[in-house]
Amino acid sequence: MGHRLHVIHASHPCVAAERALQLTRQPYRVVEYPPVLHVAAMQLRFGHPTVPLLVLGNGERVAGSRAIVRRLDELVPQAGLLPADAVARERVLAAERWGDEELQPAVRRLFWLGIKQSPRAIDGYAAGSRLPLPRPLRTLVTPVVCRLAAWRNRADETSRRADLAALPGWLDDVDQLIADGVIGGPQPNAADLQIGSSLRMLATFADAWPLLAGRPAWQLARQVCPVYPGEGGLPPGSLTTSGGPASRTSSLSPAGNPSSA
Ligand SMILES: N[C@@H](CCC(=O)N[C@@H](CS)C(=O)NCC(=O)O)C(=O)O
Repeated sequence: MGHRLHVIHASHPCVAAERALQLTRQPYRVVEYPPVLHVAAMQLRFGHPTVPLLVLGNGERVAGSRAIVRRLDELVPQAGLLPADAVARERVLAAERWGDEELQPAVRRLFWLGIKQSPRAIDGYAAGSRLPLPRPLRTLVTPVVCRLAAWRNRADETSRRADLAALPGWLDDVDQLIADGVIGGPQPNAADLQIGSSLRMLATFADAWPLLAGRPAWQLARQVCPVYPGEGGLPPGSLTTSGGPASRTSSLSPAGNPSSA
């Protein structure tokens, strides 16, 4: 029996986990939940509130993108999710941890704040969803979902300013990791998946795209996830307050659209 990956659609850690299943050539199917409602469903069903969560064919449960990638590496070490060499492995694990603990939550906070500002953008991110949620119902529930998600993720003006201020330095760090050969190799490793999935979602935010365009970090994101739901997703201005730090870079040049890059 194949594995079951429990997800919410367009979630970046869920994308990382799914890519790991694909790279290790594991049979799986996706079980999708509506965002925020999934917290109660997952808690009731598995005693764990977040996605991704993987139930292996033998019934074993693995919660969290890093744990899932680790388990898949144990099952299929030849896929190279983690290097065999101890030093290289430690460097990949450290980069993956940073991606999970810093970059991933920042992108999530920015996403929910952006949707709060531009609720119609949720339609782009819902493209490809398997949930039978009619658009009028989605439009109705999105403001409530946003508020709850922002609250759960402690996303507010303070976090927005801090996340936007941190982004340029983080992208420099990612480019350095690529230059050092820790990530960005021909075969995606655990840190590529963790960092690349977050950057790929970030690239769907028009306000963030000018920071990413043309960088090695963008090549990495595109290599890890060639396509991502929500292309052209958060329109300019969704992440910025008027006169805010990123408002000067909020325009998307026509040549700079991720889908055409
Ligand atoms: N760092 C964890 C976090 C996963 C996480 O927070 N997932 C979000 C969806 S992107 C979630 O399920 N949040 C539910 C909540 O609000 O607690 C991972 O990579 O698995």
